Amino acid sequence: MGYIKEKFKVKADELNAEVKDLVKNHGTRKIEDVTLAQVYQGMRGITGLVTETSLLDANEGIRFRGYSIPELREKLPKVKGGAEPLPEGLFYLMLIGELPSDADVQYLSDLWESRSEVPAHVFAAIDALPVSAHPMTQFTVGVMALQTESVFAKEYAEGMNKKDYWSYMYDDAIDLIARLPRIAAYIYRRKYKDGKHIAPNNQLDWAGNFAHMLGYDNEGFKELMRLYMVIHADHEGGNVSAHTTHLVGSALSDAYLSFAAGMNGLAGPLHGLANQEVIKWILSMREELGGGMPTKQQIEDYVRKTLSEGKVVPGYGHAVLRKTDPRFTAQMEFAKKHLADDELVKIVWLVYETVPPILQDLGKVKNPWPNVDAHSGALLVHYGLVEYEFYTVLFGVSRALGVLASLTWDRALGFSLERPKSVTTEWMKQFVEGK
Ligand code: FCX
Repeated sequence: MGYIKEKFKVKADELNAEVKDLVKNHGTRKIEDVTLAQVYQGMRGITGLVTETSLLDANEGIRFRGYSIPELREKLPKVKGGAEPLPEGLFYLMLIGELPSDADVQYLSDLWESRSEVPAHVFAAIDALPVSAHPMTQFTVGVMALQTESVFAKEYAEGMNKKDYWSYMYDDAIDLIARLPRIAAYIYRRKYKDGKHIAPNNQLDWAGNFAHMLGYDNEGFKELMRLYMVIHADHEGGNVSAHTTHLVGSALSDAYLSFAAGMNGLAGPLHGLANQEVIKWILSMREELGGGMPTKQQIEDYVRKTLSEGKVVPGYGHAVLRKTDPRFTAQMEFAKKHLADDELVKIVWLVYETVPPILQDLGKVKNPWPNVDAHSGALLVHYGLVEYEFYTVLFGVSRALGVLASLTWDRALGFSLERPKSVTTEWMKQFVEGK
């Protein structure tokens, strides 16, 4: 079975007993009241989901199994001579709930490498799309084509016992994570590099190999990919990509179906597509100003113009966070260490000084601070990955780690079909009138 899978089973049995006990003894406890406004406004602030892998604090930002991003950068295993955490380690932490050893991380690297073969029909499905199709469209088509490989779907069709759901979901999660870098790199090389594909290097770690297959063998870029894959992996359960994956999975859809659904949510401009929108916004500001480094005043004018056109400032604001996103800070630290002289990076930092007070003055923006997407594009451009339409695919490959670890937990804990109640506005009016 593999020792990580066995370890997961032990942890899952323990937690299952605790959850059963909680529901049996405290099932009628009220967590909070729900207001009418919350129901209309995106269910913001309603505690309605359980996600084991990470927890978001409005001021402190994300913690993965209790560990903050700075702690993970320090404590998770790294490649020899490297300084950034390996995503394999984060996946282990989210799945098992404990920090991994170097050997655990090596085991996962080897496991993913051994499962990374992508069948030819997946590439053929992607090739059936015009090259002009958005990379996220090509990505979800690739994931959907890969669904033929789902062991969960196959076992379910043959009459699987409920008790085994978690086991086949685990296998699908491992297989899918192992194969995603190959699919994503294929799309990148197909769309931007005349279809000149690069064979995987099985000596490299998961993120290092992804960088290699994209065509960036520079050690700095590999380090960036390791950090990028860690910080984008999970953001508790209510965000659109995580919630969608969880919701679709609750219908016992397999990992491929559920993840593809989540990725269609990530492709929205208020969620993962914001990373391409940020760099587009910065580049068009620079172009409009005739190139070079803008002044703070020029940035301020451009921000006001964006707002006056009824648009949002991409990369700023958050549904839950109320401070600068630690994922932004981690990227800023990476940039200070490796590329402090980069002009685009300096613009990102000047935008950071300029935007928050303007958004604050609007009086309605709950969080004027930058989120993860405000910084990532400038780092990628520095290393030559300038094709910003591809950025959300990078986010998606990383997000697989969190949402698929969670999906495995969902099946291990026997979570129910998700089916909240909805009402009509007529119902609301009658409710308000006390009828
Ligand atoms: N620029 C301009 N206006 C903004 C804004 C921004 N960056 N952020 C919020 N606002 C506006 C909202 O549009 C809303 O206006 P309205 O009342 O006229 O409709 C008002 O402020 C209140 O919104 P708020 O409650 O603060 O924010 P929400 O929880 O509704 O939305 C997002 C959160 C992230 C969607 C919002 O801040 C936004 O659109 N930001 C820009 C896009 C972005 O960066 N998205 C990435 C988010 C994240 F990191 C990710 O998921 O990847």
